[in-house]
Amino acid sequence: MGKSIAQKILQEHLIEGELKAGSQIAVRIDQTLTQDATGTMAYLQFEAMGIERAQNELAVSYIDHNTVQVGFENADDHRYLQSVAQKYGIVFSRPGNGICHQVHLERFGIPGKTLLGSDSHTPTGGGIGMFAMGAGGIDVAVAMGGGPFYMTAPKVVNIQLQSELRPWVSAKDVILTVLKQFGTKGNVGTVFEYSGPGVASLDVPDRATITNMGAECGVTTSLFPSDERTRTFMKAQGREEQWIELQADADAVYDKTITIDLSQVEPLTAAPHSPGNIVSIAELSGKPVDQVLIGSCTNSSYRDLRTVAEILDGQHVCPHVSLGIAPGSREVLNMLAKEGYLAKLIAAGARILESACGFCIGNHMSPGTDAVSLRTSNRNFEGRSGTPSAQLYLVSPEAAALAAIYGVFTDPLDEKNIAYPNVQMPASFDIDDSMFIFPPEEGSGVEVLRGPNIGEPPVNDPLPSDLIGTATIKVGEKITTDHIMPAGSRLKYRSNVPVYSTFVFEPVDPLFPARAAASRDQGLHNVIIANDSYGQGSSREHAALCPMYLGVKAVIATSIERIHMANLFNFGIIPFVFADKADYDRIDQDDKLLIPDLREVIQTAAEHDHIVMLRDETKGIDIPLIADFTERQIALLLSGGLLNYTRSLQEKA
Ligand code: MIC
Ligand code: SF4
Repeated sequence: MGKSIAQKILQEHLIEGELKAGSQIAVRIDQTLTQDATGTMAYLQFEAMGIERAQNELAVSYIDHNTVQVGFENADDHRYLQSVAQKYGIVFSRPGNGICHQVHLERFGIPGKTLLGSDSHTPTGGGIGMFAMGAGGIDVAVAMGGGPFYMTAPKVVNIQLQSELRPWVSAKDVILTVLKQFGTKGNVGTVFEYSGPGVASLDVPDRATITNMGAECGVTTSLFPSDERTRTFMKAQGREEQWIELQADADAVYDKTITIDLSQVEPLTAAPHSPGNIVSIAELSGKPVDQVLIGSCTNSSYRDLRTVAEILDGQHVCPHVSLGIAPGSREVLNMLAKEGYLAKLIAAGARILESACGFCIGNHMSPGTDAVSLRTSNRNFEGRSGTPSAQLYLVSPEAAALAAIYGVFTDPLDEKNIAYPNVQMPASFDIDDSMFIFPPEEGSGVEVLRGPNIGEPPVNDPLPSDLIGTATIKVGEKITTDHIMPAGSRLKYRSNVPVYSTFVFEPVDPLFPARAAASRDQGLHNVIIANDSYGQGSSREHAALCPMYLGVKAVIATSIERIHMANLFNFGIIPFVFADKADYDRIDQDDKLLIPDLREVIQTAAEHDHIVMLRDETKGIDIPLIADFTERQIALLLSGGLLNYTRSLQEKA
């Protein structure tokens, strides 16, 4: 039976389990990446595990999220991360070098390898044929220590691309087409694998735009083959010798196959407040725009920004629009500068932003009240920009550039005045690795530098013998990690859990932290009740870590997204799913909840069809919950999370 690319890579990296969709497997991780917002906690946990040096083929620590640096906290984190990298054998990418996913693709991505990153957009690496996944920081810390990554063997959906894109339509429109078809929920445990003749019409950076935003569908990862175009890209990056060919077998078996005719793809946008809310730009044509932001790990390659520069050449930004442009990497910025494209952007009136995440994570360039903001990034969740009332639309660089000039939504296919730039990939990129700091062979003498904002990672207690507590909060569907643990101006507290946890659920219910802390201090347990697709979005483990700190012992939801589910296990919070979806309506906030003999029932759930009974004492009813956990997941819960579990394994050893 023929194999897909996903099956080939996973088979080669399989350490435990059977490669059968839905079953638990453990895989070897070749490369890891972290970024500063999740990295500090990841390395604190790495240190707490007592590992002496990173054991995997390549570990890179990027600084790209918190580069605005209001106050001392972020600079202290950067200094900590730089010293830890030196000590433990990790490559350090200095602030200014660019966004982790863009830079990793340029300088380190290798077809056929596995990559685990503490950021949900790590699947960007699928554009170069890597099996690249996002995970919580502690999972990445374990992988750096040489441990395997535990995951569910995925289903593989084949997306066949036919024909070629029309001028003015680009890769962003392809992934928005995929999002229109698959939505943002219900794709957990799936890999999107692209194939077909249309693949050859896309360069690696275009492919990376597509795999990047597969994250918004909630898939494990997305993958492109590694072909001649991949070789050309790697050659242009001076790394041709690392190229290998990687194709699915002609008779590969997929769980599902769909076809997208690229010539029919139209310019699209994701309208507020979900990346899955897809509308054609033609429908919005003429709607006024206040802000345009171009950049992020989705659309900030050389091709994207040169295209924007050529569209803006000789034009001027509309007086009521603020245009910000953040090149994805120093390599991109440098090339734009040397070739004169940066001057065109400046002449047009663009505000040139640092090569970093910046606006995308909402820590600057927040739009005005009720403003319409067009962005080339990947998430438009409510409040993510830092302005709760802003209306965020996700678009291609082409659509963004036209909106900046005309001040209104403009269908790129209608553009008559400006010739389509049709930018080709350069034969060679301007390579300069001087903003990486490579670690010494031996780092044991290096002193780790910690600032006053950097605390110890909090330690959890083992799972209690009974669950006695309250439904401390009840939330609706599609609650994202931006709702649970806001970023933006709160980001600087990522290394300080006691402070950061005072913002848990801030956009939904700002009184939650005080309520939760009060019941924790009385020795009671907090429970979160949620509807479908709980924990969408970012990989930030703080969305589990901070609730853990506030005494949350269980989440009971209609469904829970993959990375967040793994983070809950890692921090000893039980992720229950309602056996009957209708029971979501029967529990109310503040209900008194009880699961007697919790440790025992979790361990023996398999003997009872994986069902655990929850007593709602306020209503006087019993509610069946699904507890279908692997042995390892049960062990994590009993120990109170991965840190305790890893330590206990080390003690035994
Ligand atoms: C995001 O895009 O939401 C982030 C910020 O990059 C997160 C990581 C984080 O919260 O630090 C992600 O996507 O995982
Ligand atoms: Fe950075 Fe935005 Fe990409 Fe997250 S989605 S890694 S914040 S650019």
